[in-house]
Amino acid sequence: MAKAKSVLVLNGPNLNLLGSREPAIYGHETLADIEKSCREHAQSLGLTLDFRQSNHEGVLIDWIQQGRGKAAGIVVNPGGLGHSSVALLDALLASELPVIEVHLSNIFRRESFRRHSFVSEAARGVICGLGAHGYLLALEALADILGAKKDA
Ligand code: DHK
Repeated sequence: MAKAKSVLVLNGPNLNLLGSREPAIYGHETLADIEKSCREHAQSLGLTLDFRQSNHEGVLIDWIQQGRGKAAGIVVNPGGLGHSSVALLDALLASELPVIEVHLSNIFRRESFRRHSFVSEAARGVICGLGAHGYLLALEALADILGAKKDA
């Protein structure tokens, strides 16, 4: 049996506050709830997870750099950094890994400044507006791209 492929799931600024942060927009699930469902789903897809959150751009970039050669793909919810960070985009491009971008909220139904994400330029696909379910769909997309089920 081939080794399970490892996916880096990165969460950017303020996502540690999920559950209590503007629940009408971001839902009632905490980041720990999302991590739990991601882990369960990843197992069924033949993936292992490295699930992380940071409020700091440089820390997220360090983790992406460390993922080169270790992770098979990346799921990223960049939080507000998606709308502002060329450096995060550059790190994702340099990783040469398949990236799926997730936003819990529908960024196209909100303020106009949220409609552009730098990160999208590095992403194979972008999922937004489906809440925590978006993370599970992102894992399915990566499993498909990586052929994880076939090799697991
Ligand atoms: C999360 C954030 O923190 C916001 O800055 C983005 C995104 C949207 C989300 O929907 O998950 O604009």
